[in-house]
Amino acid sequence: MSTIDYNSSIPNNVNLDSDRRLQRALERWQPGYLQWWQEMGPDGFQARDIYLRTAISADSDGWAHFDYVKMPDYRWGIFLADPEAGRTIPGGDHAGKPVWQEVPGEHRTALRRIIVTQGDTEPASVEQQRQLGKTAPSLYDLRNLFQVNVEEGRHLWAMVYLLHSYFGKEGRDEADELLARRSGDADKPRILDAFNQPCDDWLSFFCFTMFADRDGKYQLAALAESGFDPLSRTCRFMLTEEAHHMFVGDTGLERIIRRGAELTVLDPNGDARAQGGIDLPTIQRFINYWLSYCLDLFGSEVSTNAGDWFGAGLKGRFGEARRYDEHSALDQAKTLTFVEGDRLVEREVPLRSAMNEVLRDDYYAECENAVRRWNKTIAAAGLSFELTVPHRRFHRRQGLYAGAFFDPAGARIDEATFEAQRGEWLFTDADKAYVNGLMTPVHEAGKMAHWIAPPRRGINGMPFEFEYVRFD
Ligand code: BYC
Ligand code: FE
Ligand code: FE
Repeated sequence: MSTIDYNSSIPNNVNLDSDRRLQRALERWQPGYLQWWQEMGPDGFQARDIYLRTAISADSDGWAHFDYVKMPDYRWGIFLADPEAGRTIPGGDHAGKPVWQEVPGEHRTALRRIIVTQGDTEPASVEQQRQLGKTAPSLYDLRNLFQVNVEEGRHLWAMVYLLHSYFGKEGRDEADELLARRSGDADKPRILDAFNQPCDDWLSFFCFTMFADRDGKYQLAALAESGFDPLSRTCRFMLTEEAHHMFVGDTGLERIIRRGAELTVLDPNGDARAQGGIDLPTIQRFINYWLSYCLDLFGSEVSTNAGDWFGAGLKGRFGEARRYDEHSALDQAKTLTFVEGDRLVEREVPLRSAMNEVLRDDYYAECENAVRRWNKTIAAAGLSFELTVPHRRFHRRQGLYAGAFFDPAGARIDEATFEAQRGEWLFTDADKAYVNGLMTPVHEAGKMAHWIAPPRRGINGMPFEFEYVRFD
């Protein structure tokens, strides 16, 4: 087991003490990070005691310690999963050869770009969620928001560690840029579109942690299959934290759906809004919006980058080492649907160039499973309404389907038809205003806002009524 060095100003299990140059570089970056946290992290609540978990080891069991912490005192540190003895490159042209402990010169630019893109999403999400503390539906939810926020901050540290350790001056400059870009900023936006969208109500927050953090899971899993071992080990540990983020999203949506269904049944006209809840069609429109943005996060269906990165062993498929027998992905094809004029045409492309789509397949299947579960909740409430996963062609900004118009079932339509029905498929200003109107904070332990069901259990074995955030 690796123990965490808590004497160091930066907790770590990478022997930072033995590398003075790296330690100094990170210590120079740290004040800028803390300043960013104050400016762009959660607005308010910084002096509150929050019941947070902190990583204290990289062990598969017992890596987390729970206690009251003020967010600025959270011990953001650098934790890598333990090395696997004799690990070999899982996929691509070098599959089976020993993994690299240093960056291979020919892959330096590509790896830096991948790490920067990953790193950029972490602070972006904190920026997007900055105002949400003010409208939390309960102390339990408020605490979960902040848990996600501090851990996304730690994920930024994880990527900055790699940039500082392995990419010299360029890496240090990139680490500074990660603190300079801002979500939604016209001049210095974050890199990927989903991370520039406002996320200022709790229905959006749960959609975000359900669908965007789940992209995080799949991208981190693909990077955990990297031949560059420090990246793989970093991402493997991040994945253990990521599970909670997705739990927050999945259960948060389930609770809104459950409550929305209950209130629909309760109302004589089947109108959840009349009962102060969120109606299921509105929830569907939020799902359609966020999921379509998150499908974009996988990049284009046909990508030479993705093919090159797979071939080079920089990124693998989901579960490359464990789920596949054949690791070259050569002489194989994938059938994709192309837009040609007014028609949709199926064509085969070499498997390597479809690697983004291969990863999106696994992600999409997991989203379908979740919606199936939520539909059981709706059925149990006695309603026949069913939520659906929008087709992956619907409302896309990146890739083969960007610029064309599709309905949520994936059928090709023209722009006028799309615009005429937009308000049925994507949330409207009126939906947004309604949802925002429900967002009033509940800061009393054991109380829950009316529009969302309480969680089935609390955090770390604590009851729901526990004082997850202290307000005295
Ligand atoms: N928005 O061939 P293409 C997480 C750009 S989430 C804007 O389609 P490629 C988290 C692309 O950069 C996980 N631009 O894509 C979640 C390129 O630009 P340039 C984050 C986009 O290169 C919640 C051009 O379009 N991790 O951890 O095959 C909270 C054409 O590129 C978008 C990663 O993303 C977009 N959606 O792959 C906190 C992993 N999509 O070069 C955290 C690292 C594409 O022409 N990133 N573009 O200027 C990657 O592996 C790849 O960059 C991508 C794109 C898979 C994202
Ligand atoms: Fe993250
Ligand atoms: Fe996350």
